[in-house]
Amino acid sequence: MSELAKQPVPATTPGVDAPTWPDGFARRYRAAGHWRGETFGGMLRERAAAHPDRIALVDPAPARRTWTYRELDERADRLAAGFTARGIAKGDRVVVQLPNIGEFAEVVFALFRIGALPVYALPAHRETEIGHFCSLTEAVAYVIPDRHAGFDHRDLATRIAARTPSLRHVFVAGDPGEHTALADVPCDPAEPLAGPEPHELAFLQLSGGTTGVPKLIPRTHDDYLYSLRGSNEICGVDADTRFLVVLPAAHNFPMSSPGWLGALYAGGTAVLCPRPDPETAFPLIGRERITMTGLVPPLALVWTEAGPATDSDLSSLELVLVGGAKYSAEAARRLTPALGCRLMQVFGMAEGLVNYTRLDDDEETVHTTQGRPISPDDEVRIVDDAGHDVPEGGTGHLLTRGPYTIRGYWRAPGHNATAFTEDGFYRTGDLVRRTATGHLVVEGRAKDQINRGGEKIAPEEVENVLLAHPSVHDVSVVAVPDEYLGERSLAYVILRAGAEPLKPVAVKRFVRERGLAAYKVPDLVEFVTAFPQTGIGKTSKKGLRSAAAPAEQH
Ligand code: AMP
Ligand code: DBH
Repeated sequence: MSELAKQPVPATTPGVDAPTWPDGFARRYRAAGHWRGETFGGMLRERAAAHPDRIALVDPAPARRTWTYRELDERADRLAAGFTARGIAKGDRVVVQLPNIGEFAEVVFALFRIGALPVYALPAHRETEIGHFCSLTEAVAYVIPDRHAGFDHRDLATRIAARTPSLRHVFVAGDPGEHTALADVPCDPAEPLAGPEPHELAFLQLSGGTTGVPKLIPRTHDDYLYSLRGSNEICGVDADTRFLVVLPAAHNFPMSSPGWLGALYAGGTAVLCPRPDPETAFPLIGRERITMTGLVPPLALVWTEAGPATDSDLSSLELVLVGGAKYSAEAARRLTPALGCRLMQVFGMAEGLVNYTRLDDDEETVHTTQGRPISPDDEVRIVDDAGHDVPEGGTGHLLTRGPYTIRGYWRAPGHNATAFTEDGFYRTGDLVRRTATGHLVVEGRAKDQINRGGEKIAPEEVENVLLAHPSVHDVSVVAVPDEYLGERSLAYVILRAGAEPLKPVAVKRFVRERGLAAYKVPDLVEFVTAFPQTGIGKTSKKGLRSAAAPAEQH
């Protein structure tokens, strides 16, 4: 181990999209049985052979549709053949922006079969984010719904296609307008596809990020499938599990902790929930006999409030996972009595490391900690500002390395140089302490990020947009405490000398019109004449945050 730890990590070399695990580590993870040489395409094929008629997927709205394992497998093959016929090949990137509908699983398994990489956009993303994903990845195709949540994705796709030379196809689930209907793509498979190798990339996941543009996270078949297997074991996912996908299916948490992919891995059933509110989800839990789901803390609060009064039958629900942002012990204590099921806290990141409380942990541990890592080979270090290990039990920066934690972002060598240590640990930006039982407690955050109820905002991205406003001289976006969301965003704006006065609403509109996802639009806007400064004259975000705190009290 100590010898391995000393091995240098290869820097990103030209032509290589991201650093990967050094050979010694890869060998060790294989020898330990973590990486088993499976692929997603192969996994689905095996499940379909083992239990063809079991239900894999349910899309309940508007008319209930189901997919058996055999049907999902066949759909993936036919769609893969259709994509191939349209020139989509192994290694190509395809931006997938679909809500919680059955086509999501069909599309990504078709791409897995080809070895093309889905790039998971969230339904909330707009022109700025999608444009960035498409150009950075040189995407050849973009998959969208026709309309979702009142927004016409086809118009957005037209604008994106016009500015992205690599983009050859827009596929639409539903009415295609000027684009191609996804329903017209499937065809009979011609010849078997070579497909990807288990150590190759399966997809690009999104990071909440701290920089001006979101980073892409390259995950391999081997590493992600290990995180699913580990998660399933911890959460007790098996063929009887009926998992409700409440959060956006593209997000790492509902996808893999243990998520809809975990449910499929175990031969269980994933049920797609069109909206997260109790009015939608509770009747679905009753009708579909849901056993497990995952929620962010604000949603867990809403469900906890609504649980006792509901007419719906929640008796099938066994386990609710809560994570994505800090869940208070007070709120955690109330969940089980309100919903009649067990609670598990989960602290994870799309970059890799996922921690869970365990089913045999005592109540206090489940209520007051964010769990411990999936794998015995997850290495966790807690260090001070100088990078030295803090004394056991002390709070410090969480660094991690392991069999399902990336060694670098995709095509981001500059950022990788600071986001990872020289020996390959990912700097999570989270401040944690470890209890005597090895559980982690999230105490805060050192990275410049806002966690808006589990939705991550990189202030720099919003600041860059606002700096383009002709009346804005400078801007600083910070988190302010919020009882419900945990945090909200506040934009402090310094106007240009002599500029027309602006209203907060105009500032918000500007961000929206610039094509950022709605959750990134500042919740609050305040005009100031100067920012507090740090010792060396940089804007002090700490100073701004503490200036904001008292204002919240009235
Ligand atoms: P991302 O890198 O966008 O996948 O977001 C992962 C980040 O979400 C972590 O680094 C934490 O900052 C935050 N996070 C996730 N789960 C929890 C949790 N249970 N408690 C506190 N913060 C969390
Ligand atoms: O916030 C996250 O990114 C997250 C939370 C819980 C995550 O990626 C996960 C579990 O896998």
